[in-house]
Amino acid sequence: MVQINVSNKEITLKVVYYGPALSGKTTNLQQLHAMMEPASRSKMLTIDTKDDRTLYFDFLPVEFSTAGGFSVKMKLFTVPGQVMHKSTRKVVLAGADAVAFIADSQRSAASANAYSWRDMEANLKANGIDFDWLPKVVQFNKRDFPDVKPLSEIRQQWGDIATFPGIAVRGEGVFETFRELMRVLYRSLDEKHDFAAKFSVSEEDFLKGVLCNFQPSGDSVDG
Ligand SMILES: Nc1nc2c(ncn2[C@@H]2O[C@H](COP(=O)(O)OP(=O)(O)O)[C@@H](O)[C@H]2O)c(=O)[nH]1
Ligand SMILES: [Mg+2]
Repeated sequence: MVQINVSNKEITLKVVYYGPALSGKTTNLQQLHAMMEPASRSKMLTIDTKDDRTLYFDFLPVEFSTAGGFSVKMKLFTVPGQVMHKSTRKVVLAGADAVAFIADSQRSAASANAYSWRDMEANLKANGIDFDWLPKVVQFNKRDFPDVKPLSEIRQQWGDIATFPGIAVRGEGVFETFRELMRVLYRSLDEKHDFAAKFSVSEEDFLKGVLCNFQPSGDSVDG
């Protein structure tokens, strides 16, 4: 949960990239890391990776200051998607303020996506986080594969939740997903904690502050 230290003017936030194994969560974080100014970015931490597989988690910190003088520490995490790492996912999800769900667009991955979504719901619940309230966005990654679900079908299925197509391996859709996640995160913080009034952090300040850390290079995917 968001930690707000009014005397130090410090806000700490946790954002989790969730989804089935190999959907592109680590790649999303790597691409975000690559978009950051080399001089000011911190290291991306990847804990225990073996043959492409995240065994524990990835961690990327993003820090910025708002016009109102608050310093924001945003911690981005990924979870390991393999079924056997359920307990790790639960730990990583604890205290999450927002979630990006990275789905694999291939038709063959539909049941893995569905399983992971339910697993996320259960783990949020186990952590005392209200699923319906939690700000979230969904990325349908791997649009470059031949047998993918059409976006129109996906959007129909997912209704209200913002969905973005992605080819994370080329950086496409990564920034768009993150930007929308930041927007819904801000709105939920403002609703719960009256951010704009209490901490003089407007939506514009917040988005400008966080997004100016990134120089997007990948295009968005269409169709
Ligand atoms: N073709 C293709 N490969 C991708 C894409 N995104 C990720 N990958 C590859 O899929 C594999 C798994 O990605 P990774 O980010 O490690 O998945 P994670 O398990 O969700 O963290 C890696 O080999 C990536 O390079 C994509 O959009 N298209
Ligand atoms: Mg990974």
